[in-house]
Amino acid sequence: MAYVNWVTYEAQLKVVYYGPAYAGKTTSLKYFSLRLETDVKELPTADDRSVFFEYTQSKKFPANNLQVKFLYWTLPGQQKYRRTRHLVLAAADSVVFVADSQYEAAARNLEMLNDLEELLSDRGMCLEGRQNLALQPIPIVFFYNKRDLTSVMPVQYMDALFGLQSWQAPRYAGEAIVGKNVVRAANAAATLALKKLEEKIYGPQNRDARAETE
Ligand SMILES: Nc1nc2c(ncn2[C@@H]2O[C@H](COP(=O)(O)OP(=O)(O)OP(=O)(O)O)[C@@H](O)[C@H]2O)c(=O)[nH]1
Ligand SMILES: [Mg+2]
Repeated sequence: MAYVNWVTYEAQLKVVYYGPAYAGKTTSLKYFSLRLETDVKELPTADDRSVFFEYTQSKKFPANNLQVKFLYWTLPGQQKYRRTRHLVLAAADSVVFVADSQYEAAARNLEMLNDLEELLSDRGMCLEGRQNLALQPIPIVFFYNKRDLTSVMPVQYMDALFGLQSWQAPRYAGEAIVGKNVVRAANAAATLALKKLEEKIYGPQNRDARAETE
């Protein structure tokens, strides 16, 4: 959950980019960090392959009486990095699920969504909209990437694949490679994370006082 320093009134929220390998998480983060005018830091994973996970951060901004900063993390999508994903998910406040829109990636998208739900439930969490009263819900935003390619699943087909009709998680279709809708998806996830924190601190009636980060 969010880290709040009640001496300095500063809060840090963590948005995690999740999704299958090659879906476009790193591409999204790199584009987004350009817009934030911050660097992407790369942390090498434990083997000698040139695979990294990365993070970047927003500047601080005021929200209610807090100074809020967002940290954005990507996680490696390959199966062998499951332990890394498990660790980094520990303090996640929201998730951007980057799905690969190509037909041939349908099964991998679903596997990764299941992987996410399993790892979250291990940590006593679940995805918002898939409520399980015993678990702590965290918001998720879907980003259907690579819409520029020819062999892509229609958006409604992907909604059905993920069961979004009953779930009602926010969803954007875009192209990380040119930045289309990347900022919108990131801001939606950040805004939902902040709203959750504000509800926790001030109660649900404060719902509309959230800061828009766009
Ligand atoms: N055509 C197209 N290619 C994209 C798009 N977004 C990303 N790619 C390409 O997809 C490949 C994989 O992108 P990454 O951002 O590295 O994927 P990732 O999700 O970080 O992958 P892992 O770190 O292995 O989990 C790269 O060659 C990108 O250039 C897009 O919108 N359209
Ligand atoms: Mg990556």
